Amino acid sequence: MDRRAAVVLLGTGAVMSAVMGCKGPSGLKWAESSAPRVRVNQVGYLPRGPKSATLVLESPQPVPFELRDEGGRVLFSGTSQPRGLDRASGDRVHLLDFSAHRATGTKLRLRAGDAESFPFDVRPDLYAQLKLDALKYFYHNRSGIDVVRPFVDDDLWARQAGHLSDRAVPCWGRSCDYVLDVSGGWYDAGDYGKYVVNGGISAWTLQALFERSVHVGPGQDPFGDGPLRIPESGNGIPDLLDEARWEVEFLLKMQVPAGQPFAGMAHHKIHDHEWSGLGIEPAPHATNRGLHPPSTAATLNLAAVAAQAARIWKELDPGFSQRCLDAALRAWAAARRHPDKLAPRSDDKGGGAYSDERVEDEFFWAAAELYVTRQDPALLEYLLAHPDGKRFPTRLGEDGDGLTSSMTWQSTAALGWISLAVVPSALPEEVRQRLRDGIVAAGDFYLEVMQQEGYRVPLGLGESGKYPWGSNSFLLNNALVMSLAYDFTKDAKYAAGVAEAMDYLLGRNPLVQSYVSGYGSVPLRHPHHRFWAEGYRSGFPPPPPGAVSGGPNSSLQDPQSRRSGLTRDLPPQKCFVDHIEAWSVNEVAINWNAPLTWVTAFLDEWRGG
Ligand code: 9MR
Repeated sequence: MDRRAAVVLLGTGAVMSAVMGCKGPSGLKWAESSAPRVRVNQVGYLPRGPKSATLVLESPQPVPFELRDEGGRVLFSGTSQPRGLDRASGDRVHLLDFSAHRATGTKLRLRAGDAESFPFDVRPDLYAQLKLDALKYFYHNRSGIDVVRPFVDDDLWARQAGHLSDRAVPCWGRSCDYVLDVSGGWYDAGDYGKYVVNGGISAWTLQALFERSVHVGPGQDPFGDGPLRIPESGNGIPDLLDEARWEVEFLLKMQVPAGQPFAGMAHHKIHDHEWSGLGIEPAPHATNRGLHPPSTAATLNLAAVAAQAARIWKELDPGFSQRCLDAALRAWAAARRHPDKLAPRSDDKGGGAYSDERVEDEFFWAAAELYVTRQDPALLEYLLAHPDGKRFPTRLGEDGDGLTSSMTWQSTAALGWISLAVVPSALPEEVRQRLRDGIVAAGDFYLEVMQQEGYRVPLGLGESGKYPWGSNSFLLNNALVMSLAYDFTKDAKYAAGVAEAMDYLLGRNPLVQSYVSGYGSVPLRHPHHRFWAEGYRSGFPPPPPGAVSGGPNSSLQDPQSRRSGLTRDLPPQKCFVDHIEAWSVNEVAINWNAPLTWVTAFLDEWRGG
């Protein structure tokens, strides 16, 4: 077996245990490269939004810079603000602020000395298409349905329905003696697994975007019925909800049937017995898949998301709403009966473990969603007494290593907090206000973090000084929190923070890499994905536009990252390579595209105020 084949067989996450550092002051290797030393959002800036770039320059002396149009005409000139050494990138940087320039334009460039940026636009509709592409990611990754034109833009991305055989999946090993129909849903990421704990936060994020838009945003959902062009478009239901329902229906199917020992719980996950290779379509029929045992975390994810769906669909589809509510109540009761059935860390053969050793936050989240839906006074008491209801999280201790963030698939208290703060319910007004204040304070915290960062990213370094797996999703979720701070206060500084988070993702970063496919001068091209395998296997397509890479990950848990030259002494923001086999830095995932959808929808609505 050649080395490449061996790596392919290992697949996602298989080398997770190889913990390596990737920090240190040395960024020399990269500073010497030919990448433009003026780093900008390669797509562009909003005319009335914040506009700044990062210049890499050893000298601590301010230098003049200019904004020029395609013909070389100077549109704006200013002076750089030296910031010195930036820990997260290892670069010595200056900030170039040209926010005062508000005229629209295309193919503009920033120039400082002999350094010039990639071209970019200044226009209000920067995010209009990107938000659609970000949400379309989910259709592309649907299981159990043909993915075809006209819903995909090109036959390149058409494929037959994958895993129709998920209609009858037996339990892994001998953990149960029934089979379940767990067809449908979205594939988790570059692999063809389907995991309740990650499907949960992803479906929640799309549904919460709907609720935020209706209750504290502009009063209507950001997508409408039709523009997304999915099979359900035109059915009278917002496309955003139709897409989320594709996953909610799957989550409902993962519930253990009545009469079984763990009735009401949810199976943790369903995936292949072995990691599969890259460059394969999802098979229509597969006999190598199994249901993994139920877990408390999955059960509470189901309770939370189904409770949320129940209230959203109440008028739109009362039958579905009732189904969701019944499932949520059964799941809640089952989780209370089995509060410590934890998915093991070691269960990562053929699929991600998604283990979670602290589920108190999932209890808080599920209780919050049920309370908002049902206004049950006993649940209010439970929530008020719960430790996770005391402080909105901004430092995560589980997977996040003290990292400055509010939520991940593993830390979900913030999700419940957000629903309580956003959605009208019987919650006492002073409690709701306290919850909103907590989110606004988190927004302030992320703005402070950005001030310290050379690339203005709303992600500080944790105690370890590292970036985690999926770092881009952490900063997207922090941007999501800032967008809520904006909703509650209408203070433009929070929305500006959201815009600057997108600047980092779209190329204003030390690798001058747009982490989103199809966008920017150096777009993401080779994410770890079994079907989007262009260049790896002939006949396979590139990623469609609008997919975000997990991005820099200090621990470099895949062999390809290291073969590509990444080393443990690189600063966190440089721990990335756009290579299909580099799954620990360059995978795509539903829980990462969900906050991308939120953030781009928010920016398309805000447009600078
Ligand atoms: O996003 C997950 C990350 O937080 C974990 O550290 C990592 C290792 O357990 O797994 C990530 O999730 C992957 C999952 O295990 C399998 N499907 C792809 C997911 C994204 O890389």
